[in-house]
Amino acid sequence: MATSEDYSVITQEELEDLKELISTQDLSSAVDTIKHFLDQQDRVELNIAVTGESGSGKSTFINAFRGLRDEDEDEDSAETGEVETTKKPKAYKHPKYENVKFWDLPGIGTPKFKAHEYLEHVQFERYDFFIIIASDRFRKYHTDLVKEIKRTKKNFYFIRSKIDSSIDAAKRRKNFNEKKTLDNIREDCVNGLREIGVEDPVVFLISGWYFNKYDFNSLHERIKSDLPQHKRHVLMLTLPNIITEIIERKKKSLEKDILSVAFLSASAAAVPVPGLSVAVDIGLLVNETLKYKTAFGLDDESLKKISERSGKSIEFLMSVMTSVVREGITTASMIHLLKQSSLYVTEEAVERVVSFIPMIGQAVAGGLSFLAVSYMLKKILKEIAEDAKNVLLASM
Ligand SMILES: Nc1nc2c(ncn2[C@@H]2O[C@H](COP(=O)(O)OP(=O)(O)OP(=O)(O)O)[C@@H](O)[C@H]2O)c(=O)[nH]1
Ligand SMILES: [Mg+2]
Repeated sequence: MATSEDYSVITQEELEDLKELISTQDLSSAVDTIKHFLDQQDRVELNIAVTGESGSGKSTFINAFRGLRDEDEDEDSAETGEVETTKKPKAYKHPKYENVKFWDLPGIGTPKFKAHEYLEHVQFERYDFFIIIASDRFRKYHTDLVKEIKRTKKNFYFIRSKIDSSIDAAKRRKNFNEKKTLDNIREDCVNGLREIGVEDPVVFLISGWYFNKYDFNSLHERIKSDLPQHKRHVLMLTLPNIITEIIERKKKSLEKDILSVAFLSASAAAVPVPGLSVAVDIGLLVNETLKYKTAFGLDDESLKKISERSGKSIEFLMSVMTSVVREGITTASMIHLLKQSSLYVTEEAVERVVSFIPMIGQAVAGGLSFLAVSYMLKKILKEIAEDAKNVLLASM
């Protein structure tokens, strides 16, 4: 069975290469690399899923959007008809935009329809966004489908099709008013969407037979103008994983040094911190933390570069940080951090015990120092790594 990778123009290898490249770079260059990658949008394939109840006009819509007519005996024209014709997702290329593919999906709304199973069945991950076509009122299965699509974090457009028939039917009534009829149809769908929490729902009224009428042009414009954003969105779904992985790798390699640094602290003549029971070499903590800051590219110089390259202000980038980097790595902030940590209470209790046994007190203090330093460094490293990840994501 085909996997989503088969449909993506960015191959797994390319992603791996990108990952390798970024992991050797400092944070600001990584921002550059990712930006460059994002800018090569043309390489990104866009997969548009077209769904809706059976016979709602999905295949007709795809043909019309691609500039084909039902009768075109083009083997690539989507099959249309009175009976349920589409059972499996089938891809159709846009003749003008080679990397835009429309996927003709099986119909929804059959008695056995379950939105979740349906999306699994059509391999929803494959699509960048959905076009939902309804040829009649807004119904329960639309609600279910939209909810489920929202859950997958994908975008969608809602289309009410066969507007020509609706207008024809309305014409039979007295006081026919085309605009009012169209407004009513739109309202029905908008309200349905709003009821399930879709903010500012946009509904397009379309006829697959009279494509130049109604909302077709605005839909076309909308899709065109959203394309870069959709493509970006596709990458944005993969990037956080890449970024997390890189930061984790860096963190792991820095973590390896913690034990030896803590050992150093314990064997050196560590000075007791006023108000704190354990003797910790604060200078050493400060030094190591400064190292982390630079290693993750959160130093002033790097932040400035990230800000210039991303167009996001330094204040904004700083605002997503929560570690000690934000307030400044000083002796004072380090002592503050130590006092805040859960070490404080337990160590105090231990100190009382230790003072009863002065002989081994020194050794125990050394041991405590070792534990306190490794605990603190691990905690600081974890928080700085988290900051680095957030800054990188905020710069996108
Ligand atoms: N009046 C009118 N008829 C339409 C329109 N769009 C499609 N139809 C007709 O509706 C019927 C079903 O259209 P299809 O495009 O095959 O519908 P589908 O959603 O692909 O159907 P399945 O593949 O069976 O799920 C066909 O007879 C179309 O000619 C439209 O905008 N107006
Ligand atoms: Mg069809």
